[in-house]
Amino acid sequence: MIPMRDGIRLQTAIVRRADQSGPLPILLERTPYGIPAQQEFDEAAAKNGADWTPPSWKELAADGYIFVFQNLRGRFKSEGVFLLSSQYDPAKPNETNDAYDTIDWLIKNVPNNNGKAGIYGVSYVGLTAGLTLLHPHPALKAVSEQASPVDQWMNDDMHRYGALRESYAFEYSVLEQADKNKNTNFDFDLYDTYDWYLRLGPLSEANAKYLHGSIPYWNEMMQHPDYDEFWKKEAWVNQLHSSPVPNLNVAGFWDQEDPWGPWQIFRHGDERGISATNLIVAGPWFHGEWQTPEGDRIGIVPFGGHKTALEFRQNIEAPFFRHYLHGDGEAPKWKAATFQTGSNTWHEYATWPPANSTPTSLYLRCDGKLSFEAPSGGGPEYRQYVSDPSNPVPYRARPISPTYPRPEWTTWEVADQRFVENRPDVLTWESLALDHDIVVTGQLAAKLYASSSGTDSDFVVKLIDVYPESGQKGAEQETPQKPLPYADSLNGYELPLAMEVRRGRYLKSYESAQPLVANQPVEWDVPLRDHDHVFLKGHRILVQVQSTWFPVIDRNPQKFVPSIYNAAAADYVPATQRVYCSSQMPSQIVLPVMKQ
Ligand code: PG9
Repeated sequence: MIPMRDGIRLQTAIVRRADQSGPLPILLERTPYGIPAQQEFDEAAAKNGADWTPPSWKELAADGYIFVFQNLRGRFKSEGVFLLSSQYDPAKPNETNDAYDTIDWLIKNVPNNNGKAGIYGVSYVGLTAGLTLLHPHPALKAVSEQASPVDQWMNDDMHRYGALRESYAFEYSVLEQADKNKNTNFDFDLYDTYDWYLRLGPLSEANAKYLHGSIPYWNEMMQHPDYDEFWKKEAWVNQLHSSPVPNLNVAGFWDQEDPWGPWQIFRHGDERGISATNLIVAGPWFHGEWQTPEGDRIGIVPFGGHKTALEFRQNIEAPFFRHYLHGDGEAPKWKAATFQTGSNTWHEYATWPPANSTPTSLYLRCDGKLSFEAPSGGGPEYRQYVSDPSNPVPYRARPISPTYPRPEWTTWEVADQRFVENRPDVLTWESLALDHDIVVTGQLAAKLYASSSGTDSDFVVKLIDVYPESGQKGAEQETPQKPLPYADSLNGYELPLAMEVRRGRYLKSYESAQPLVANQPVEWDVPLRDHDHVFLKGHRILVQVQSTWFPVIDRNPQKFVPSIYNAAAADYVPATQRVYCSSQMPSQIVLPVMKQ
């Protein structure tokens, strides 16, 4: 129980080699999910002799560290109130100070440490690592934030540009705040959570019917629909001005929770002239996949024989901490390292995006084709569909299992998008089969010109890589003894590369929601994040546009109301959506194409 400056004590486990001979650095992980219990160590020791090394530690353990786990304040046996907050006010309890006090105590009290500490971890654990950069302890010599959220209104777990991630926000708040002593999975009484959320109706019903105001984080979200002071204070990355500590940011291209935060930390770090090492590694991973044993695939998409997670830990993570905490080996010589999909190769870049990455427009033409040629005029001006909030487009194939516990949730972002293609409320655009590889490295975006007959509305854009119709093997490789099952083949597979939503009420201002003018086309900028991918020769590029994405995104009533969180059932109305494809209003995807 390590004391903090306000007297609160935090439950901490210190794991060290029984045969440690010389001084070793300390490597810290701070978690809300529960540190391993003594019993777990005892059982493992009984089974494996004295060895207790989880798979994701093996590469680090080989170099030797004093591993430290800590429960955040208010979780499990740690005293105090759980913050579920990224705010940094030096005068109030916060995770930055708690990490500082913990490192201070460890350096002074743990025998045989070498005076150097590092901190790392994925997601919430990555967040607590990243937050140390706001006021690092002098002994902190290396940080690796991995999939840390940075701004829960703008992106990451809880929202996408102000559109609520309904199922995630609801289930996560319950997970962490229903019971101090455990992680609580919400008990759904319908098998398909799509049905459950639809039956729930307006968001105000969540408290009225189920939570009864008992979950503080859910209440805060419901009280702060817009980008107000509450969310701006939560957006800790804006307070990141300088830090002398080397930081290795890690991001997954298919991270279903925090795909955006690491890139923001990386960008802000550089824009604000943080002089210390500020690096990014990105790979083809779901949330935290780089800490799984192998990472040789995502869903049924194989990575060409690479064990990307193992390779990351062996060739990047372990050498990073080895250099900065043990003083052995060289500092990384690159700025960004990626595992590029399509080509299935590792790449190192001196700058991000690389100098020869050129924004290139791919136009959504009115005949449903995608083309690098801009529309020249004449013909129809738009394509349209009716979006009905009473029959929203599911975000993955039904039945939709709960977010927690999480097996199916982890890979939904690589699910074959053929499951929505026949819906009348999903528009598609497709290219011809490519006659050469197209390498996209850098930031992607969509620029739509679109209107709604409603006074509020959403547009969701999906950029998809379509595999050829035959000869495409999935991750379970076919052998003469074992033919490839039909569903495990990648023949005709529609692999989403990037997907995002924008909400009409926040097109002009994030701070104050404003209605759309019905039927008036306006520009919708839809950022599609950073990627490194090759659309291979013979593949086709596909774009889908829709206006609901349920229940991962809450339904927009499509009629402007001051707060969607107070909308009534009658406010949810169908609307006619138009996507323009004329020479004056050429909707397009902007690809960062690598020029050879
Ligand atoms: N994505 C989770 C989370 C992180 C930080 C805040 C809220 C949620 C997680 O996996 O830890």
